[in-house]
Amino acid sequence: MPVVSCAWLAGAVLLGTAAAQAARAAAPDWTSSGYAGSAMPPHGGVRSFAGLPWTSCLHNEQVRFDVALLGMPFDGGVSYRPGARFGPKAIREASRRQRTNSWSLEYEQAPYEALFFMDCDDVPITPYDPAVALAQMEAAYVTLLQRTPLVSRETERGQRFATGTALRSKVIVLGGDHTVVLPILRALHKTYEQPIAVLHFDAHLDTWKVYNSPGTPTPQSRINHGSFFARAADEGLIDRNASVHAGLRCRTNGPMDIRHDDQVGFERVMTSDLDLLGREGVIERIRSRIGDRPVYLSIDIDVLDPSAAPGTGTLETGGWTTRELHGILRGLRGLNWIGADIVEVSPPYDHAEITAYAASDLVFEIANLFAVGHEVDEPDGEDELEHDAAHDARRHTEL
Ligand SMILES: [Mn+2]
Repeated sequence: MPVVSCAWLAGAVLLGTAAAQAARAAAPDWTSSGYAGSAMPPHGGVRSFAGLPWTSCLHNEQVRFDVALLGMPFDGGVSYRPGARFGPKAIREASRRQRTNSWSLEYEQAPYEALFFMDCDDVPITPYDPAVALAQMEAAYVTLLQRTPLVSRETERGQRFATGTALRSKVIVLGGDHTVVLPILRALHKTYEQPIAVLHFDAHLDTWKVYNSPGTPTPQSRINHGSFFARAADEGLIDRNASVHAGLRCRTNGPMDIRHDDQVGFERVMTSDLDLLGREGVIERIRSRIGDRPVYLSIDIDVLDPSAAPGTGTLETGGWTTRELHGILRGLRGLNWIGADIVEVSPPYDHAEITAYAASDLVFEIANLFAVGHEVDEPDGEDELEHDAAHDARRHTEL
């Protein structure tokens, strides 16, 4: 290494010291520079999801939050078009026009202000061994579930994080192909110590039984993005009396697939049920099945019509629009959510960020569902300034 580089390295190490801090304090005020005067535009800067505070939570056990965003860049379980390993990167990129104080007209709240959201980076997943990758994702998810949230149990928002005597953080996963839900369910089952009710938006069943299929000679080869729910059911992870598929319109191998899906324990809401029952009818079927149980929300982006989400692995035409899915989700406010994911975004097949944009807006919907029922934010006058200052102070303290 050249001498000059060694000197630079020594200087870089010193930057973390008190001497370096003093040097920075003595530097000219940057606001008098020629580049001052503008906030960073949404298309500029290094950005986390929605510009939220971010850190590698997995590497620092001291980091706390109410809701973590966690990328799972894994697509080792796909059957057709690959690329979902790039999903977390694209969804973050498409979230640039969201702000930490973005306020929802529908929910009348600023979800990222109502709760403390943290972008926890991605799980560093091996691309070479799916068995190891699944174990890595489970371990990472368990680690985040064990962080005590910042909300107070004494508040309405805190009560929504309480399970028995424990307060549990929530995680929103950015996939990744749908296989990532198997390690997530393993982690939730381990933590909550009960089978988990699942609300599953998808064009496909994802409960396919592949035990005797050609090309699947090993137990690991039978776990893919179309079979992971079958494996999860075999492991007792899914609440068979409270889980729902919504948005189905796939082809199957025959009636045996439906019989097996019944055994796994899902109720089926078809894409066409939106036409037959209407939005309220679909919402009522979902709510009556799930009740007030703790429920996990999994959204495969292919539940949307390919015109609304072309960048995904296994397209099915004739799906719901983004607006229709938003409308159904908004009818589900108040359910006992314990976590969520948005999966199967495959940027190499996307155009003009349509799919990634849909996914990032769905994360905003999920954030609102998690935050709903809390105080209505009133962003005006001094209250807003005081609120922002307090919020910023809390962030810096926690980081
Ligand atoms: Mn799926």
